[in-house]
Amino acid sequence: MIDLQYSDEAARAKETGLPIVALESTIITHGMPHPQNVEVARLVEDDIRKAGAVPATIAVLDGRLHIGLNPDQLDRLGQAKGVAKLSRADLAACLATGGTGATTVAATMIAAHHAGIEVFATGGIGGVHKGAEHSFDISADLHELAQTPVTVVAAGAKAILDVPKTLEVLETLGVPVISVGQDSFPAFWSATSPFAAPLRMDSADQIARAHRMRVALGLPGGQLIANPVPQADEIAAETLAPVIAAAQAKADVQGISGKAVTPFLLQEIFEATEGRSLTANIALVRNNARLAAGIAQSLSSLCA
Ligand code: PSU
Ligand code: MN
Repeated sequence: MIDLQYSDEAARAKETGLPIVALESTIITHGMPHPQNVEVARLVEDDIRKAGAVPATIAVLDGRLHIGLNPDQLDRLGQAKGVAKLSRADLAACLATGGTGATTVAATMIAAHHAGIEVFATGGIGGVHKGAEHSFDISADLHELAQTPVTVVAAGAKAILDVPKTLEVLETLGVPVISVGQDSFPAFWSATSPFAAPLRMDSADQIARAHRMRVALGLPGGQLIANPVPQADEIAAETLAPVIAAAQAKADVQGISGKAVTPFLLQEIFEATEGRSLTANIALVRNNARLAAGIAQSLSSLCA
């Protein structure tokens, strides 16, 4: 068995049976600039506490898998340079070689499941990139959702992705995609997209019941909960479309590939929107954290 390093509050929550929400760390190291990354990570943790659950930010520090970071560890990770971005393919190697790395959605799901945590909040999942018919760039997050039983709360798929292809792959893999409170599948910085979500639910309790029902049916895999960015903080899809196209064209010209694609596009869009993309990103992650706390509480009140 792998030796999990619990933060003080996550360890207490495990002992006393309080609901826990997992958080990823790639958003801290590769998704936002310092110092906002650490500030946001703290705000998101506080949102979960205020909503009645306990946060557990997941990361690998010096070859140890952490379930929850104490404040000094979060600070250190937020400032560290050259931190690895860990997905399913890299997690074991990083642990075995004593490395330090931030976990993506895929790796966070694996770690959360090991720790018995059923719900996880993030910003947006990785998906099928534009031009994937040539690049074959499809995030391991989608395959993880198909095999690891964790409910992931995200603001849909980032608009830098090919959203219809992402939805098709999720359908093929048998992943329930559930929009919250609306029929449209949200597009990260924008609350709606032209694409309908396959499923819709209007309460945390329904989402928790569906999670348990999948387990009862013996179905592997999790659920993608698509929670729209609060309207006050969204950026209209029409405003973003040319910005995303320009960022994608620059990535193509510079030959950016593999793990570097998502961080590169996010940084380009941050600069082109003069930081507005970051403001929206912060608002949507916090909103997802609050919903995830509600789902964790509902899961606690249902029997396992
Ligand atoms: N959402 C953000 N910023 C990010 C990510 C998501 O707002 O940096 C990260 C997540 O960790 C997600 C990863 O799992 O990007 C996807 O990367 P890739 O496309 O390389 O699989
Ligand atoms: Mn990729």
